[in-house]
Amino acid sequence: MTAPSRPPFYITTAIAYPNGAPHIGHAYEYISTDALARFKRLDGFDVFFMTGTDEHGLKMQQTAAKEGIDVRDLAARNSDVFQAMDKVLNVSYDRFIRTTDADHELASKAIWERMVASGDIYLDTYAGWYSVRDEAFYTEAETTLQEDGSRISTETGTPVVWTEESTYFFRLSSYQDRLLALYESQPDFIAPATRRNEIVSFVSGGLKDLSVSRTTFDWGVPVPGDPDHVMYVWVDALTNYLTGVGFPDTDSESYRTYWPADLHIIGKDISRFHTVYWPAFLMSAGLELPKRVFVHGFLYNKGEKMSKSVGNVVDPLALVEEYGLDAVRYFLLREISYGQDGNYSHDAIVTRMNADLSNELGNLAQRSLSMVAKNCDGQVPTPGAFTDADTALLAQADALLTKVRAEFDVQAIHLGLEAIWHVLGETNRYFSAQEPWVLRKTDPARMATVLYVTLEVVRIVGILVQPVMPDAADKILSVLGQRAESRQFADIPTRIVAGTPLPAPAPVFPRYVEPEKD
Ligand code: ME8
Repeated sequence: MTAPSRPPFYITTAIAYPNGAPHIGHAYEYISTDALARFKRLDGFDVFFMTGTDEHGLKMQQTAAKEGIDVRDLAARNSDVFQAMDKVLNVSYDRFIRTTDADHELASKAIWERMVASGDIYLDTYAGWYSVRDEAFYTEAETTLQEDGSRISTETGTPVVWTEESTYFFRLSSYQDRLLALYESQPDFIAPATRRNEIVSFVSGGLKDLSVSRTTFDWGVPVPGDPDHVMYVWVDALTNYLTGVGFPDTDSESYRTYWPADLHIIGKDISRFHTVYWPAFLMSAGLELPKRVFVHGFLYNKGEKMSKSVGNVVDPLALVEEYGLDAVRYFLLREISYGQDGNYSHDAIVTRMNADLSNELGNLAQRSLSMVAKNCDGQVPTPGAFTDADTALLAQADALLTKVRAEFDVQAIHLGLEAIWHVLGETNRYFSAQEPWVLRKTDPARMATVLYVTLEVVRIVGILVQPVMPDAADKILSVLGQRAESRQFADIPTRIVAGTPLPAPAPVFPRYVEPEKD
C-alpha cells in the first residue's frame, strides 16, 4: 500500500513593487503568510508558498529615471533586498518570483491570448485619470480637485494625471453578473466579510471596461501581436500566481497539483484588483478561480500612517535587531486582529515580550525544567495516577489543535494564539496551585506527576507555536528532548515519553530590559 498523498495547499503573498526598500507593512504580510504556510505544512499538507517582486510599470520606470539608473538595475537591486529580508524574517517561501523572469513573460502572453480568444480584448482610446503611485485608473468622480488645480485619487490621496492614449480594453463590464454570482455562491471567496461587502457593493454599482495596455512607455510585457503596447502592469502582476505553478502548461504536474490557489493574502489597498479584475481575467481565460482572497489590514506607527516625509517609516530589520525575530513575529500576529488595521509601538512590543513570552511561556518551561534537572535525574519523570486537575489540564491542551486549526483555517491567527495562551494561563495557575517545590519534600511521586503534566503541556504548546516562532519553538522542543521527526501536529496526541533524557535547560525568552539612557 502506498502512503496517502498529502493534500496540496497553494498560498501566496502580493508581489511587492521593488521601487524602494521593504517596510514593516511588507514584513507583516510575509510573516503572517509564512505562519499560515508553516501551519499547513505541520498539519500534513503539501504546501507551495510563493512571494516575489512586481517589477514592471510606470512607477518603477519613473523611480529609476529619478535615481538615474536603468530600471532593470533598480528592480534587481531592490528585489535582492526583499529576498534578503525574507531570509532574516525566516519566510519559508518555495519560490520567489520576479515578474522579469522569462517564464513569467510567457505566462502573461498566454493569458492575454486566451482573453483575446474569448473576444474580451478590443482596441480603443483611453481618456481618464491615472495614478502612477497606485498604478490604477480612476474616473473623474473618483478624484478630488485640489486648491492648486491638481487632482488626487479621493480614496488613496495619490496624485493623478490626465492620460489619453490608444489602448486595449478588457470587457470587464460584461462580467458584473458573473462576479456577483461568484460572491453569492462562494461567500468565502473574499474575507473578512467587511471586505466582501465593500466589493459586492462596488460591483453592484456597475463595471466599466478596463484599459489593459499602455503605449507611452515600454517597461512591461509586450502585447502579443502589437509590440507598440505593453500590458498594464496589473495584468502581468496578477498572472504571477499562475506562472509560479507552471502556466501556460496546464498539463504540468505542478499546475494540476496546485492550481487553483487556495489562498491569496493581500493588503486592503489592492482588494479590487484581486477580487474583481483577477477573477474576471481568469473567467475570460477559461481558468479556475482561486478559492479565497484574504485581505489584511494596514500597520500604523502609533496610529499614524508611515510616510517618508513624516519620517516614521520603520525598517523591519531594525525591529528584529532590537527585539529579536520571534518576538517581532509573535507581537505582530498576536497583537493585531488579522484582517483589521493595527498599531505597533515600543511599549506594546515590550509588554507582549515580557508578559506573554517571558512570563507565561518562558518561565513556565524554565521553572519546570530546572526542577526536573535537579530532582528527576534530568529525565522526563514517570507520572503516577492522574488527578482530576491533571486530567482537566491535559484535556485542555489536547483540545488545542482542533481549536487552533479552526482559527487558522479562517486566518484568525490572533485567536489561535489567544487560545494557546489561555491554556498557558491555566497551566501557570495549575503549577502554582500544585506547588511542586513543596511536594519535592512531602510527596516526590506527586511532584513527578505534576512536572510530567507541565512538560506535556509545554510540549504541545511548543509544537503549536512553531508556525509563529520557528526558532523559539525549536529551542523549547529541544530542551524537552523532542527529536525533529516528532514535531508535526500529528505527533501531538503521543504523550511525552517518561525517561527521555533532557539537555540542560536554557532560557528561551529573556525579559526585555530597557537600555540605560545616558
Ligand atoms: O501593491 N501595512 O505592491 P506594494 C500592511 N505590486 N500592509 C501593507 C502596507 C502597510 N502599511 N503597505 C503596503 C503592490 N502593504 C502590488 C501588488 S500583487 C499581484 C501586486 C501591503 O509593494 C499591500 O497591501 O505596494 C500589498 O499587499 C503588499 O504590501 C505589497 O504592496
